[in-house]
Parts: sequence; C-alpha cells; structure tokens
Amino acid sequence: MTRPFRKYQGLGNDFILMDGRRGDLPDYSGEPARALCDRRFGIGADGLILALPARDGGDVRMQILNADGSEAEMCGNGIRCFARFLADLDGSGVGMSWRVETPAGVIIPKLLEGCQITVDMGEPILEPAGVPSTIAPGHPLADAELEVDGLRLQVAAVGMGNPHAVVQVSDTASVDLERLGPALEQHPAFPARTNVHFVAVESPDRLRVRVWERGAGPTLACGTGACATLVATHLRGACERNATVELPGGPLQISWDQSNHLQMAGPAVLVFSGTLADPTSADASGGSAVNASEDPSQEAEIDCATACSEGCQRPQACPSAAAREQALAFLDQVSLDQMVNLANNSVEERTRRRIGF
Ligand code: ZDR
Repeated sequence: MTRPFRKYQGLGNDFILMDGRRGDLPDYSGEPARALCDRRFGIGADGLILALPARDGGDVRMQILNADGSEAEMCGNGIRCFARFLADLDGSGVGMSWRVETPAGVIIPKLLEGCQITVDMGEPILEPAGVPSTIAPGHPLADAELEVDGLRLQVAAVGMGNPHAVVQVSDTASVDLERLGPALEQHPAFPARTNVHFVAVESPDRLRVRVWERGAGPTLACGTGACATLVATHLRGACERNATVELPGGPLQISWDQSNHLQMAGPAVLVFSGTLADPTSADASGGSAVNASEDPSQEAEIDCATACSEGCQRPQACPSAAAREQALAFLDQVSLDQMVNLANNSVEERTRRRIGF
C-alpha cells in the first residue's frame, strides 16, 4: 500500500509530513522513520512529523520523529511546517489556528500573511529536573561549567518541552560543532540527551546561533532551540526579551512575553509531495519513497480517485489537468443553447444507432 506525503522546510530545517488524522497510519517510530529521513536511501529530512487524531480535547495531535528514529517532545520549526501542511490540505487561510497536542503540551500555531506562521510555544522549563538535566538548579537559570570532550564550557539547561544546552561564545564560526555538538548531546548531565546551541550576542536584540540537534546532528535552524537560547541569554543579562535569532537557515523572531510564554514567528514552505510505500507492506524497499512527484516516469501511477482524495497530490503536474483544461476550454466556447442542442443530438444519435435507423 502507498501513502501520500509532503515535504516542508522552515529555514532549511526540513520535515516529511503525513496525514493520519483518521487514525489510519502505521507506526513509523524507529527504523521506518530513520529510513525515510535518510538523505541517500530515503526521501531525506531532519524529521518525520505525523498528524494524528486528538486525544485530549485539542484539534489534532503531532508526533515528531527525529532522523535517527527517536521521538521528540516538541519541534518549533516542525510545528510551523505542520500548520502549513494542515492549511494546504484543508484549504485554511490567514488567521487560522489549531490546538496541537504534543508530548510537551498543547501548542498553538497561527497562519499569518505570506508563508509566515506564529506559534505560542508555551513557557520555558528552568527547573533542571524538568529539562531533564542534572545541572544544579540556579536562580533562576541552571548554568554550570561542564567538561565537554576535554574542554570546560559554561552550559545552561533550558527546557521547551524538549531539552536544550546553551553555550555562549564570542564567535560561532570558530566553534568545532562536529566535535562539541555530539559530545554535549550525549553528556551525562543530560540523561535524555540534548539539543545543543552555541550563541554569540551581536547586539541586545540580535543573537547568532549554530545548532546541533539531538537525533539529527547539525541542522540549519531550531525553533525550540531559538526560544531556549533567548531565555538563557536574557537570564544571563546579555540580551532583551525580544530578539532576532539568526540561524544558518535564516532568522526567527522570538519574544518572551509578560505572561511567561515564548512567541516565535518564521516561515514554513512546501518543497514537494509524493507517495511512499508502507513500512509494513511487501513493496516497501527499505521504507524508501516511491513515486515522488518530481519523477515524471512515475506519473501514470497516480490514481486521482484514491491518492488525491485529500486534495491534488501533484498540483504542478496533475495527470488529469490536461483533460480538465480541454473540458473547461470547450465549455467556455459554447453557449447554453449550443450545449442543449449538442445533448439532444447526442441522445438522438444514440437512439438511432440502437434501433439501427
Ligand atoms: C530543533 C527542532 N528541530 C526545533 O525546531 O525545535 C526540534 C526537533 C526535535 C529535536 N531534535 C529533539 O528535541 O530531539
């Protein structure tokens, strides 16, 4: 069996999205998610995100699987892509918002003009046990010197539903991310592993950040991480409560409002759509994608009546588009009277043929 998917990106943090709101998706956690996210043997993505039926009074539930198959509690860039995905499927417009159930609580994304989406990301977690981290509680920031691969780094622990380690540096370009990222991701001070951020303060309202994501490695952006970084840097007295967070993939606007909620604004963009084989079905070759929409040799395999029941799977190259255009052009050319005549003639013609006249 094959299923439709769409690929979205938010500042280059990219995700495969699938609609399982009717409860009909198989379990993708572990190996199936890892195989689909593989950039050579699969579709390629930083994570797989599933829309599932709500369980606790929300509108929909979001499951986030990292590129290594592990499950994340929350994903800031992912939830913007999730909102864009639902809007594209359902035809929702500016102002639409959803109560999205995540393991980190209910998160509310809202559509703005263009491809921008704003998200109320909820409150930061400063109590180390909730991050989780073994760094001693601070007042209010848990911030300690840790030994990381032979270096001593000042590390703050902040939770946004998922764990984050924030290290302030003078220049992000000179950070050895490939070495320090994984060492801090797996540091014993973070028992559930952690996302890692190196931040340089360019001005009180402008931070520059490089990201090492738990379960995904170096990524171009991180929404929850941008929020956690602003919180840690503000509590260290080095930035305002509102700032532009410059990530390798582009900027996010983050503000920590008076009600203790983080607000994040940024883009989410459709990249392509296609269909893939079920992880459990016999035709799943290692869970890899089949019939991706940019492969023209596969176009004949789309069955619009079933695959496109949630909307056209391939709007840029719809296999029925030519026939539809022909019919519309024809209808534009003929008057109502001509159409009635045509129908009458056709009935007459067929009746004559039937009676052999
Ligand atoms: C960093 C992230 N992409 C985001 O935008 O918030 C979150 C993805 C999940 C992350 N890898 C984790 O917490 O395991």
